[in-house]
Amino acid sequence: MPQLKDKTALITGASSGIGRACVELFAREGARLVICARREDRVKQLAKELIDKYGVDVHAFGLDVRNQKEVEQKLSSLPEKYRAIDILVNNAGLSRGLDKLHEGLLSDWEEMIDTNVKGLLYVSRVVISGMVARKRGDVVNIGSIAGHEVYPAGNVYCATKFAVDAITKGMQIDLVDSPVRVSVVDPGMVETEFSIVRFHGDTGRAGKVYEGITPLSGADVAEAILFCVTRPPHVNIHQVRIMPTNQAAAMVAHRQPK
Ligand code: NDP
Ligand code: 8X3
Repeated sequence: MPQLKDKTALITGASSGIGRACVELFAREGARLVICARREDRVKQLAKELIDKYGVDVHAFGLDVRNQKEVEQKLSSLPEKYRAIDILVNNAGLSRGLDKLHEGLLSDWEEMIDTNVKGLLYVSRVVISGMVARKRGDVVNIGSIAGHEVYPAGNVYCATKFAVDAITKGMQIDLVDSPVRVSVVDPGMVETEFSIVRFHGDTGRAGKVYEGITPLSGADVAEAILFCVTRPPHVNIHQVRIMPTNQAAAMVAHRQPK
């Protein structure tokens, strides 16, 4: 029996990595899907593939979560069938640069703060108010181990993920009198487009991040997200930290020599 039959799930940042893997797993579990990212062509193509493979309903569209007006307009005018969102996965996010604070690029900082913090807030504001009114819903924020420990040159990215942790705790407190549940999933190293984006397209430098170690895959993280949203109604998984076996902390990894 599919675990998400009759559930509607909105997943942001669905064009790649963890978001895409989560969409695929949720489709396999029978969810009705609302998927978005800035690269509209990618999410539309993914929608086609999932409709063919699983026969699920998928609504795909381009969305930049940094644009508050666009977020509000697109999420409050979804086609009728997709309006009652049961599951929100706040996954859209990125790191840009790995520089000492006094050498960092202001444009990198703006992009991380606007996406990882403000974008998550804009989406949550629209979706959670509907969940409260309907008296049901699950929110899963994608945090990071970077939201619990600061590593060299991680400064602003870490700050955005500390903010995701604080926002999650705030949501849990504010929703304590409602059936709406909130979780945060905090992964260690996951091999996605994350490092390519962090290093502004330098694939050689990005590849080195995962050298000599088996990182998590997007699918591994998707399993943890599914676990959070499939508990009995009286159970709220507050936080999941998920690591590659050979990574113990942000800067502690055991790598096999080449
Ligand atoms: P990817 O780069 O593979 O995916 C990031 C996704 O976010 C893409 O779909 C991208 O789509 C979307 N996105 C970025 N900016 C925006 C925006 N302004 N509006 C809408 N969508 C946006 O990386 P991951 O899958 O690894 O990252 C997903 C989440 O996981 C992030 O929040 C990241 O911080 C977190 N994370 C990642 C870890 C890792 O090691 N990879 C570890 C811990 C947490 P598009 O470019 O098409 O808009
Ligand atoms: C991504 C993992 O360690 O690069 O959030 O910050 S890390």
